[in-house]
Amino acid sequence: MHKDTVLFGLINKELERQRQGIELIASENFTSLEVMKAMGSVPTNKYAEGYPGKRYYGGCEVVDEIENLAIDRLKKIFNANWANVQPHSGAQANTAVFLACLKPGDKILGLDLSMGGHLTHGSPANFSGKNYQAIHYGVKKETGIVDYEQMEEKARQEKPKMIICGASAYSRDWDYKRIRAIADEVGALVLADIAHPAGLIATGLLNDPFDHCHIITSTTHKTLRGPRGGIIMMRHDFENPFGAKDPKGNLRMMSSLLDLAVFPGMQGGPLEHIIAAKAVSFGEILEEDFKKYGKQVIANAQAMAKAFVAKNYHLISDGTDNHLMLIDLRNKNLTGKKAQETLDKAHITLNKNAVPFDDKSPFVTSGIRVGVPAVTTRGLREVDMVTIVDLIDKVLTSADDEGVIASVKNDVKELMIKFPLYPELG
Ligand code: DSN
Repeated sequence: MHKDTVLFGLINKELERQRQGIELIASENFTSLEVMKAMGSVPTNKYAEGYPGKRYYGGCEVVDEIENLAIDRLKKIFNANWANVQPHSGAQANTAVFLACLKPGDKILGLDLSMGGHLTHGSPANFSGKNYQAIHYGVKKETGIVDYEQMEEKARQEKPKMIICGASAYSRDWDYKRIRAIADEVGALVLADIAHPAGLIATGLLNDPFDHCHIITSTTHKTLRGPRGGIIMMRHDFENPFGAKDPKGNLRMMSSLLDLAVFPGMQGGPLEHIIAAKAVSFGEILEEDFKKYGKQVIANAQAMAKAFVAKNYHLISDGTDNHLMLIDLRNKNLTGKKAQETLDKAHITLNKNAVPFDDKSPFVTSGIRVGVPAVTTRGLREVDMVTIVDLIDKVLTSADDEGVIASVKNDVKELMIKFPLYPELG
């Protein structure tokens, strides 16, 4: 029994919400109980500014081991030569890269937010668009695929210091080799933000950015199925192109500039309990079962995409290579906002999302983003994806019929009872 019955009552309520609903937010997942156990553990009490072996406080010998374990496991997953596991989030990881590699006012070239990009890739509302000169490439209107010719043209014209690839709402794989060739031509660094597909890259199911991109960032809680957090990695360490030197006058390696940008550049004490949970999830990723999970994510996404297309839904790029799909609802006479809110009432959770060349505001949007990492973790398979699409379609074709919504809500509950979530929690 908890002393704070109010707060723990709310946590139980959230557990029930997660259990009863179909979770289709592409960036969410369900961690293992061991990951959660590590998150709620004693390293939360420890201050450890600095890095293993070079801390500013005493008593760090055990958290040093924890952090080294997380780093070693992460390097093994991606065959990387250097990793920093301290960023509190993906946005913090990107901030550190900007801090290490750019000066305020420098030009960056990233995928437009309205075309599936991320806030931290140069949106005017974000530090990346406020402190740096952001220019953008998009996707092709006819195909929904990244417009590499436009990327090349803008890179040649604008000579950005950094090209960013990666997205929040893009269902296709990336041509990292081509991006690197463009960057080399104009003397830019390449940052690959793999926050969404990282778990599928880790299992070799999507193109590997590590040989082509200088720096890789990710979150740890999406397809990697770990605690909420960020990471930065490199496979090939390289001398920094900015000439920054250490106090002895030696040229600093890029990894050292990135470490300094995370701490003391941008963060204080690392969250060692979260780093412990990252280590647990990285251990899980290294197990054979995680490969099966990745394959099932892709199989489920493809089964779901096919079922949507069969019901005349317009998928951007006509399908998916990864864990998500972006659906333009304009042929269904629905906005993304209306779809999200109506599906919410039936306990089907997803998010409204701008589609490329959207004519509606980001608060309304013409589309929805649908992802399968969380339902795949719960054990749902291809046949269940077809059932989910049937349920979504029922709600969306009768979006104002409270009777239909109530009946689908009941069907959702009955479906999800078959896939218990955290039964150990009672
Ligand atoms: N909020 C995340 C997503 O949903 O994709 C990105 O930061």
